[in-house]
Amino acid sequence: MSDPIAYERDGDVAVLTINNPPVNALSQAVRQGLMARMDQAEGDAGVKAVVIVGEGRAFIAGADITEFGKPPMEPSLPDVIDRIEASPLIVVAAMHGVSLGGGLEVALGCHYRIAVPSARIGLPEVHLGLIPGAGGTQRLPRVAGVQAAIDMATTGRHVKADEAHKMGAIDVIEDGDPKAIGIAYAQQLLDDGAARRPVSEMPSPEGIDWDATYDAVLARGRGQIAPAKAVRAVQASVEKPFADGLLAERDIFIELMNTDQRKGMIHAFFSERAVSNLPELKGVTPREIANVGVIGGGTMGAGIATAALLSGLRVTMLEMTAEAGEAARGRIGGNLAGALKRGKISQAQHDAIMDKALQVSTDYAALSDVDLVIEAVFEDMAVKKQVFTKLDEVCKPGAILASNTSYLDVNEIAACTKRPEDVIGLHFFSPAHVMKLLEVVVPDKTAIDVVATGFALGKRLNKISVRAGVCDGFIGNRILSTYRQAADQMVMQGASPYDIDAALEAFGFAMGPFAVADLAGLDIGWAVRKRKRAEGTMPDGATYADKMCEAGNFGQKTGKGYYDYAAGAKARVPNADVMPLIEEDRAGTPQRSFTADDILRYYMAAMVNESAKVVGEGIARRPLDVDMTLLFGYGFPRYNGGPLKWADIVGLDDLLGDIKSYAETNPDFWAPAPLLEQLVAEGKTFDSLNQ
Ligand code: T1G
Repeated sequence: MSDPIAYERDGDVAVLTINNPPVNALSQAVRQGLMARMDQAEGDAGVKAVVIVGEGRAFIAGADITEFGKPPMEPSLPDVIDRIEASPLIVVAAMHGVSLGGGLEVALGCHYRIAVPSARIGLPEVHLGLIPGAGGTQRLPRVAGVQAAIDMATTGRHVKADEAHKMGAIDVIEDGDPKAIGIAYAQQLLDDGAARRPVSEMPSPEGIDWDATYDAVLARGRGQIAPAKAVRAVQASVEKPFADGLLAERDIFIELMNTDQRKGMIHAFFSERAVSNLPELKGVTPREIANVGVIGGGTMGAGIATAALLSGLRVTMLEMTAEAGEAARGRIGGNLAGALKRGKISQAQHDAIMDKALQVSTDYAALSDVDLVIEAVFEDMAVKKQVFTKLDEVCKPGAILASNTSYLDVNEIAACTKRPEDVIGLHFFSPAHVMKLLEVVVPDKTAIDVVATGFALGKRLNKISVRAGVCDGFIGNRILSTYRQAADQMVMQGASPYDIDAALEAFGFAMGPFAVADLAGLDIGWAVRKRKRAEGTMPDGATYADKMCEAGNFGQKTGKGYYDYAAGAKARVPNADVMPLIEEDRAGTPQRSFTADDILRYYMAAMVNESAKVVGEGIARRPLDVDMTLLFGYGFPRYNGGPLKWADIVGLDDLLGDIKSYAETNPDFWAPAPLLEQLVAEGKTFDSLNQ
């Protein structure tokens, strides 16, 4: 492998160019190269300054994450940065694209920093379950103050160049070629007789109320620990001499490196990038999509139309009546007004979308020239078939016909057209212009370029697209219905819905299953139960949940459900009418007590077992597909990596043991997934199937 650090001279200035595509990660070779090139520059007669610059799209995107969890390799990044800072030569960082984590730490190890206006800096280590480990929490406070350092190290947000300049992290903003502006700046500093300016020798910044800040950041983390730990590291930059502060930071960094949260978050980092990379799509050209039709302007249809419009596509919204059409335009307008308010689009963009890019019609013929139609009508097979039969008649050859159904059989829908190869499921999550997840549901006869187009659309809409096979509920809703049943089982066996919610919220979910049910509306489940009873696929006899609905307790929308929202959603309290109804239903069912850990293991065992069946049957290609589905569509806490990563971390043996013990009283529901039994028998993990 060629040396990742190029060396050249420009007068008195030596230029070190980092070239480690795609993002100049600080791999061992890059670290070794920086050490060697600094030696070369200091040994190169006449050199008075050094410029460090990145080749390609970024300065440096940080430490090489692929090295984490493996034995550390010399030189360490702190050693490289200390070496750069200690150089007798003036060292300038010339920054463009991103300077993240170790990349910003390298820049802070330089004596001066210049950046192009589009540059961004950040300390995103908390998104990997870590904190900066090479001086970021010690040097940044010295140049930018404690508040800015706390903000950047605990949020991991990317900071634009002008804000970074204002806070003192960047000295000069200059447009142009990064290397050229770096050399000119270094020469200017030499001409001005500027001194070396090691950040480590700058005075410690002012302190703050550390405990209050720590507690606030911890609460905000909802169980994630790294952000709060970053506060303690920045505290050391104020309370300790620099060298001791570095050691304190390193201790916290190594402590976090050995946590399950770090494993979960790095799994999420790489899985998020791998989930849409399907081998069968390599070299497959997606079809051109410029003009999209959406049928059904309800909440889902309007959200899908909004997402498409925000990505620059033209949209024709089809509704059955002019009134419904106007209502749809109103919903889309509301969504766009929100995007305008959040600064995602300008007023001009907003107006152009509403005046030109969006058309509303009640005539199917308006869809005759679209490249793709996404149907979002009522979840009823007969209605879906009617719509697709009509689309088959009016849409041009090569147009893709997609259904946003969340559980119906897409093969059956495709079969009612003469072009099943052009039919696909595109399952968005509400609100569709906000939620990141997109299930690309692939029926048996769908052409590979239609699948490729589904993923290309997902990328264009900035979604996390997951390939799903056809079954009831695809990946996400199928697994959801199983762990929801497990929650209901625990209620019948003696656990209170409130204890269950508390246990899952402590695990990191924003809301437990019963609070989520209240948010979604209990009347939805009630309607499903009534339909199933009418179809004879569900035993008669009202359950406590039916009685709650008969009493008008539909959840947040009626002010009462499992919880009473009289004092507001954030101040919800258990609805006193619920437990008596539950106790009535429990009559005759053996009761047991549930600790929070019992609840978590029961709930997660159901989630993992069903997830293993979904992978085992090929509905999901890899375990990471399930993990990303639950992370981006069902609120699974990112720092636990996803249900199957979590299962690997807690141990498949014990989980299978739990499942077998639960199966003693309920063998049908708790039949162990064959894939789980196989992995345990072979001593393997789910992660072994992600490779
Ligand atoms: N290490 C290794 N690979 C990386 C990487 C990194 N730091 N960053 C990106 N990649 C890979 C990525 O997996 C993908 O690979 C390809 O580059 C393109 O990335 C001591 C401990 C830079 C904003 O957390 O946020 O420094 O899928 O698809 O959308 O204190 O990548 O093509 O095979 O995401 O344009 C801190 C992580 C590390 C930044 C570009 N740094 N990266 O986004 O492209 S910890 C980070 C990003 C650290 C020190 C600590 C983004 C990006 P593949 P991409 P993108």
